[in-house]
Amino acid sequence: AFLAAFTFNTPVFAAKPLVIGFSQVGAESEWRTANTVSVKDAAKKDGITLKFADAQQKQENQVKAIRSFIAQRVDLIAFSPVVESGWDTVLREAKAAKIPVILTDRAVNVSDPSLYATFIGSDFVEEGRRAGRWLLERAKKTPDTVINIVELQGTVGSAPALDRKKGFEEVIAGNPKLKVLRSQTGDFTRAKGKEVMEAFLKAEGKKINVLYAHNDDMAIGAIQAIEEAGLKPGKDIVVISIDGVKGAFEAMIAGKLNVTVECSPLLGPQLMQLARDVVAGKPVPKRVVTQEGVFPAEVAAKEFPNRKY
Ligand code: GZL
Repeated sequence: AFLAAFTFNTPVFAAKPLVIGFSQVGAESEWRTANTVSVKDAAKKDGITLKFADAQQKQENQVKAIRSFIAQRVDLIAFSPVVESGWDTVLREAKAAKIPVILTDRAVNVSDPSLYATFIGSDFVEEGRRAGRWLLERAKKTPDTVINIVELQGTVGSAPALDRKKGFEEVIAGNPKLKVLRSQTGDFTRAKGKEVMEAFLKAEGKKINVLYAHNDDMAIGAIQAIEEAGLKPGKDIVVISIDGVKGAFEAMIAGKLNVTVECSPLLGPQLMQLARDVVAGKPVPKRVVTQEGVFPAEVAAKEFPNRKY
């Protein structure tokens, strides 16, 4: 009987499944929901045990989750940092515990880049530039007209908010007729986007020609505010946003949104492969950039059936 236990068909030596601790920002937008689905599905498909924590967009909850993953001795920690700063201490604790860390979606500002193995996510500055380039092109049709812009920023201090603002400003600086009248955070949510757009409309009213929103959810909220003010979104106020979620394609098909710059949440499969490589001690690139496009309203109906999120 003893020998029988060591016959090869007994899974005595089956490898222990990889255990990953994942700290997610929250569930603030369609983008985030799709990102969570992608990560969970990929872990399941890959036979990886995923310990998942939702931080409700609070950094202290992410720090708590990372500490709990360290205490549970997971094989690897992956997280999407809600803001760029304030991670050095907890990432040093993970390093001391010899648990590798992968950044997904958003970047961090840390003094020591060895505190994480790799960062997989979009180039948010380029996304801002793409939004700016679309507007620059459109503004060529009215060279002598001042175009007044209001901006709905993402979560204060987050990489996408800082970088999308930077990229957009860098490009529109090329046309002095393009002016940003007001810029304020809508925290990436529909509700806040609507609320802040109502305030913009009260303050500036018909002076507003363009809305630049850092994500589709805030744009969709703002579209409601524009309609409630008796104006036509997509016509009286041109609407530019980022993510490329289904809601944005529906708004474009309805003629209420003019362009969305794609930001893919489908990072799950690449994240699982990177995790396996890191745990196996294989060399991985320090930065993995997701490939993305730009979708103006003219292509929305044709493209919609292909959308995965
Ligand atoms: C971008 C991601 C942003 C999305 C928002 O990669 O961090 O957070 O653009 C989401 O929709 O809330």
